[in-house]
Amino acid sequence: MSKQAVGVSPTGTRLSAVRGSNLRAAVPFQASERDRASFVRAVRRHRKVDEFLRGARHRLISLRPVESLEDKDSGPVPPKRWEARFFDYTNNRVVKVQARFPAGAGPVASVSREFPVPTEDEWAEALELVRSDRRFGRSLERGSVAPFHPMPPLALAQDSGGEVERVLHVGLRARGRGTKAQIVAVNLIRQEVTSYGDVGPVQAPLTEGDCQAPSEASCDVQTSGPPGQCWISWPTSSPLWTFLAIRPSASSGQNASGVELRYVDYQGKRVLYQAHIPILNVKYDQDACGPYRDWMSQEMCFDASGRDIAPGFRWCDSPPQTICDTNRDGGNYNGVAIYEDAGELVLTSVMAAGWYRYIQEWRFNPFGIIHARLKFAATGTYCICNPHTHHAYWRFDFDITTPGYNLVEEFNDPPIFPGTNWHKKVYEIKRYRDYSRNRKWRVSNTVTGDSYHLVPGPNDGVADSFGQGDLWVLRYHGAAEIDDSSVWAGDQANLDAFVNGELVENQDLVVWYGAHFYHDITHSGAECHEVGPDIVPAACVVQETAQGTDMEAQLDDLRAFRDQDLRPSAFGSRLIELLEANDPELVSLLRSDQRLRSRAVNLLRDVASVVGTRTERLPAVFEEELIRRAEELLEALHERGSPRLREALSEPRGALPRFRGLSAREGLRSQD
Ligand SMILES: [Cu+2]
Repeated sequence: MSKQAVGVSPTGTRLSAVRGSNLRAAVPFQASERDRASFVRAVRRHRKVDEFLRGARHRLISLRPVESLEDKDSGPVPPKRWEARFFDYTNNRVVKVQARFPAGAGPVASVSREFPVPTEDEWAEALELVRSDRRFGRSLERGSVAPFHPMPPLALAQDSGGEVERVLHVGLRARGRGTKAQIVAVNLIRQEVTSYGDVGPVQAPLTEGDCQAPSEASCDVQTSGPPGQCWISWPTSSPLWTFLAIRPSASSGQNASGVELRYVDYQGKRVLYQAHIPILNVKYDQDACGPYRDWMSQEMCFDASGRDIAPGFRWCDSPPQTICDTNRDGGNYNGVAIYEDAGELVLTSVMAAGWYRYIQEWRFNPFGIIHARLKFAATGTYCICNPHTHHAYWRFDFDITTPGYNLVEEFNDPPIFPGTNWHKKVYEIKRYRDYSRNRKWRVSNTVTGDSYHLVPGPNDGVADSFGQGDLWVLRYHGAAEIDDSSVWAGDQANLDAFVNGELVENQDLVVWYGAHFYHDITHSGAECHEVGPDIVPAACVVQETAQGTDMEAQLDDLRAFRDQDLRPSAFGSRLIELLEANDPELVSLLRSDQRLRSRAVNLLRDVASVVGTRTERLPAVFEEELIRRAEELLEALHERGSPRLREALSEPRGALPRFRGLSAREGLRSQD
């Protein structure tokens, strides 16, 4: 275990223990509310910016640091320049200004034709216009209808001259079930309110009824809250994990990217430089509604009690309750909740995009495993009653130990090419999951040998034509390829544009992982389902256990046993899968218990010698004696394991006794 770097951020910031928690934390480069305000004032007043905005009705729509991701080795440095974006309603355009922070000096202003997702301020203004409209105002005032955020949040309207204008959508939902909702279009440029009538917008045609919890009007959704970044290190004594977490409202990417992680180190060694969800979309069957490109910046409230350790980060003594737990939309907190659950450190946040709710989790396991998760919910609407597919695309910028010398390999069982389960990816490529081949991937550092498996989740699906793909291996290109906004063409993900033949063997690379969840609420109900992969250190428990013993010489026999005897059977391949998914914990259990380790070594040695001396292809390996010892070992590991390991081991634990008295051939076959 490396002693360096733990507890100290790459910038040298010392992380200090947070009282009442199991964390060390530090807040990097605080940009105060005052600095932010004075930056905006200074750039707005500057001659070069005033040329664009003078006399124009305009509003600040975003304010964020200009990131340069190019220099990975320097560690995080406070961004020198920030960018403010204004929407100019008079001239129907976005004015972008980049300048030095916080003085606002040296501004560079430019005009851009883009159609940003409405901010909460814009939505509030739109709602005001609806309230003062004689067609809708009265019923809003009476409370016979309630406003909601519909999808899509925005439409593009073309006037007679071909000019395209943003039109904001405000949903109006009549109280009482079975009544049609309504979507009203608000043009902030012309200050006009129009109705789509009883058909609704093309992308969300009106139908009757709801199938979700009503939305909580009282929640103050955070869109661009205070810049929330926090260094976190866990646990307090002998930290295992250290990383920088960024709250959704401050996350990177055109449409933000949820709870973002940077500089993720396990035991002082880099695993990921950056991990987040920059692309998220929804496709309805037969385009009943949508398709929609979503965003991950709006922090929806949920219930989380505990103490705040930084703006946007709360340490909780008990797991927070989200819409997935309570079927209720809302709560007392917006931001990232941090807590311990089943021995793991968990970061959770809830995001709103129109009527969708996204519940994101990062779970850090003490043995080096990261579980990336996303759950889906919705609120107070009609479209989501129709079957639809959620597509989420994680961007994993793996830097295993170093940025360079990384390699991705793919595993298939049964193999695509006979005789080899693993093959490496030399050039940029897109791949699909294949559950029938137990397909997974491995990312390694070819110099140090450190490696991690990327293991698909059981509900992650396989991409259809809209979903595009399940995995992309790309060369790292910094901020230019942080999402597909530079090559964007509609609601669909457009990662294929980045696959252009670049070498990825022994390079600095990025892996995108797509998950596709088919959501049919009329069948599955409102229950939340989760998708997402696991990132598992690829330490082989058998190899680690053998290290330094005479058994090292017999590893080839054990590999032959695994691949020729175990793997071909359903039971055997399931056993291998369960052990591999828990290798890091098994390794640590055997390391910490000498007696357990020698029992494992002895058992493996005896299995190896039977394999090594056998004359038939399948000897009677599973004889009574070996089965008994295997059972005992499983039992002991089960007893000492974490809840997750215990669950994983209970399956083979139940199946093993059935092999008693059977030869291996019969035993393995009897399971198929
Ligand atoms: Cu859904």
